[in-house]
Amino acid sequence: MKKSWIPVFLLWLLFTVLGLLLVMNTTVLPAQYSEEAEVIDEAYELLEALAVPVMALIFAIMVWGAISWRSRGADREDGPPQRTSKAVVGVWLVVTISLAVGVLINPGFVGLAAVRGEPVSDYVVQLEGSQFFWEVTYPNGESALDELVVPVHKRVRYDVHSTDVLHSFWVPAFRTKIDAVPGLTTQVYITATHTGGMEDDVNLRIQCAELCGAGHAQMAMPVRVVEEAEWLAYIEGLGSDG
Ligand SMILES: [Cu+2]
Repeated sequence: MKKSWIPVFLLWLLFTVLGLLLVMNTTVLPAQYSEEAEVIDEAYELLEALAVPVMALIFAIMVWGAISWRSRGADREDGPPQRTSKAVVGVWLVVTISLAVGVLINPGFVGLAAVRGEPVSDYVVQLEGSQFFWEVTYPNGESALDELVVPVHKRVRYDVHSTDVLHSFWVPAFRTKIDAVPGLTTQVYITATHTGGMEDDVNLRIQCAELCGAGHAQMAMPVRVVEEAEWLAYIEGLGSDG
């Protein structure tokens, strides 16, 4: 019985190596367009790598169990009760508690602090969610309903409101998300790192991320990241249109 842990250990090692090679050589994440996205993606990749040995252990026990402890036909009764191994339980508890506390600290607290950063911004933009559209109001007081235009390399604070029900301001390319709550102002800071628009990457859009009614899925708005001078000209131009 004791020796049956050797093949399990070897399978675990094999699956861990294969799993780590797989996750290190594939990416499921879309392109990054903000500083915050870099922190979020690092956290994602760390959690993904930490999950590999855990999943590999479960697979190793399943595979070896199916091979080694299968019914050989003669005896279909339940086997004798297994004694608990104090060593295995002890190691399991120490390892899983360490993992849980470790990820709570980093990327938990450390990553959250990095994403939030200092409460300072170059510009403040108001964003108001309503069933089923977003209204942007820029620092000069001009508003727009068709797109959100943001200056690249500038730290922008978004003051988010809702006029009716819960919505959520989510830009997949920025990896940031904050609820829009009636009666409250929620804030999120985003520093865009690359210029581009929805024609470059479909994730450069606001997408409501809180089920808010029949039009929820259509509650999206293109995001365009431009140079600061172009952005200033754009928000001035909004005034002359009206
Ligand atoms: Cu919604």
